Amino acid sequence: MQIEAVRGDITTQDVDAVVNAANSSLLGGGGVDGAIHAAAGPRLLEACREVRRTTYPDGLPVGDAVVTPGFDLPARWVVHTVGPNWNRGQRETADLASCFTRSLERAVEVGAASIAFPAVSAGAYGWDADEVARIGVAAARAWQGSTERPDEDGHTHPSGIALVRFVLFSAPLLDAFERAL
Ligand code: AR6
Repeated sequence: MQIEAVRGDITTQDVDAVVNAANSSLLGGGGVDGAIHAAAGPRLLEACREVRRTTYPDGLPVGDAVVTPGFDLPARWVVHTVGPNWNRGQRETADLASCFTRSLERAVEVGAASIAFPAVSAGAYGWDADEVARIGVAAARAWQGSTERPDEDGHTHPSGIALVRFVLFSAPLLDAFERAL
């Protein structure tokens, strides 16, 4: 499995799944969430409303992830995750690591082979860029270490993820991820 960091806009990435740094409501917001909803079109918000109606009526918990189609995006899937909000005292590194790990799990469930992550929690949610980079890269590497995953019946099968790409919006963020890599 390849792990890389590039500077760019996640909405234009030619990967199977892009990860959205959403909030628990799943009903949109600013930052990368706003950009993904704008690029995917209004059907994405409808799909998110459906997820709220059916699966997460109280909202998606911090550290968890859920998949919708990508609609007008080049990516076939959007994996929505909710990072911890440092500014509100959510400072558990395990919660942020869980965003990356759960997103990889969800992507595998729908058969994605490539996935792009933004710097979850490094914007409005106020986490330090180097901390996000360290946690994101460690989670991807730990996942790489378990590409043979047992299912409920004890059979093992490959994870299917061949590429993890961190897509960073700014030069300082890219620097942070390059240091972590
Ligand atoms: N492509 C890649 N990265 C981007 C893009 C883009 N198009 N746009 C912004 N970023 P944030 P959070 C970067 O605030 O901290 C939303 O309102 C951005 O520079 O998007 O997890 C949600 O609805 C930053 O480095 O996510 C939540 O309420 C990184 O993406 C809240 O913000 C993450 O910044 C989530 O906050």
